[in-house]
Amino acid sequence: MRIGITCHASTGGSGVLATELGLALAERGNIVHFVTEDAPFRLSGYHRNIFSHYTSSVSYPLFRIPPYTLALATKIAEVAEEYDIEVWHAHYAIPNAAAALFAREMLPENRRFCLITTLHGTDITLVGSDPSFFRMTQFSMQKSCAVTAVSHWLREETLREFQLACPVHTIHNFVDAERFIPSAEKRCNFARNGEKIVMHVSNFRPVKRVTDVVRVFKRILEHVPARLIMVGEGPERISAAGVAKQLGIADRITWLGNSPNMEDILPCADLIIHPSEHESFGLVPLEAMACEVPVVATASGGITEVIEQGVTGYLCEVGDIESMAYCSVQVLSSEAKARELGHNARLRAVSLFSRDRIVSQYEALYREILEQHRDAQKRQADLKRDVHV
Ligand code: GMT
Repeated sequence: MRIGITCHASTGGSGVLATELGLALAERGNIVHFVTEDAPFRLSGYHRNIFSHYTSSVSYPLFRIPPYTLALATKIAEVAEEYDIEVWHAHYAIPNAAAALFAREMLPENRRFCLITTLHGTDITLVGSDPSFFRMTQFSMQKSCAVTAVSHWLREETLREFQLACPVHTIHNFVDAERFIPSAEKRCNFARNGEKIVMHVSNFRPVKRVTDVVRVFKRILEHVPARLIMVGEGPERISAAGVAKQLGIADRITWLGNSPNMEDILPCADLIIHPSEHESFGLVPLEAMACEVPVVATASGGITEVIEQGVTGYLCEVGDIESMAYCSVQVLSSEAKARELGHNARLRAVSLFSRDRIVSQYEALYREILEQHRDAQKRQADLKRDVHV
C-alpha cells in the first residue's frame, strides 16, 4: 500500500509510535511517506521504502503565530497527489487529523485518500476537550474513514466525551521486542558501588507528575542505595530539580536529557517510576517491560491494560507517594521478586503488544477501509455516468 503518515516530530509517545509504525510498515513492503514539521524524533538515517517531507514555515509580520496547520495541509495534499497515496494516517487529532482532512478536500475526487486518525491521549483528554478545539476534534474524527484509540480506556473516554456517531477501534501500542531486550551488562552503566538504578522517562509535562518521582526516590533512598536517572526534557524539569535540592538528594540524580535510542537506556534500569496523572497507554512502561524492567506506575487510564497489578509491576493511586515508595522498595530489595516481575513483564509485552501482532491489525484496518472507499468511489462514478446517460 502507499501510506502517508503525519505525526508530531517531538519526543512524545504519539510521534514515537507513528515512527515505529511507519518503519514496520515499510519493512513489510509498503511505501511510507512522512509529512512532519521536522525529522521525527526516532527517524534517522536511510530506510528502504521510507520518504520524508517537511512543511515549510512562512513567517510574515502580519502573522503573530505562523499558520502551521495550513502549511501542513498543503504539504499533505502535494505529497498525496504526487505519490498517489491510498491511506493517510494522522497521529494525534490536533492539528494532524484536521490538516489531513483539509488536504483531502483539496484533492480531485478520484485522488482522495482514506484517512485514519489515531488518538493517543492528550489529544482527547486535554487538548481536544478544551472548548477551543472541541468541535474541530469531533469533526475530524467524524470525517475520518476510521478512528483508532491506543487503549480501551481512551476509546471509552472518547465516545463519552465526544458522543461520536462513528465507531472507535482499539489498537494498542506495540514494542519491537527484538530491539528492546534485557541486558545484564547494561545495568551497570550508571550504577556506582552497588547502587540500584531507578529511572523515569517522559517529556516532563505536568501530566507526568515528575516531582512525585523525586519524592518517591527520596523514600527509596531511606531503604536502598540507589541512583535516579531522569531521561527527557520538558517544563517540569526545573521544579523536579528544585524538589531534589530541597530534599537534599540532588547529587543522587543524573539528568540525561532526550535520547532516541531508548533500547540502550531502558535495560540499564532496575525499576521505572511512572506516576502520571493519567496515561492513555504508557509506551515507556511497555518498552521497559520488554527489557524485563519492572514498573511502578499509577492506576490511571489505559496503563492498567499494560501493567498487570502485582504480576508485571505495581499500580498505585495517583499522588500516593508512600505506596509507590513501598512497592519500589519491594522490587529493589529482592532480586527474586525483581526477576519474577521482569520475566512476567517481558512475557506480557511479547504476547499482547508485539510489533507483528499490532502492525497486522493496522494493515487489516487499512485494507478494510480502502475496500469500502473504493466501493464508494465506484458507486459514485456509476451514479454520475447514469445521470449523464
Ligand atoms: O506526548 C505525546 O506526543 C503524546 C502523549 C500525549 O500526551 O498524548 O502520549 C500519549 O501517547 C502515547 C503513545 O500512544 C501513550 O503511550 C501515552 O500514554 C499518551 N500520554 C498520555 O496519555 C498522557
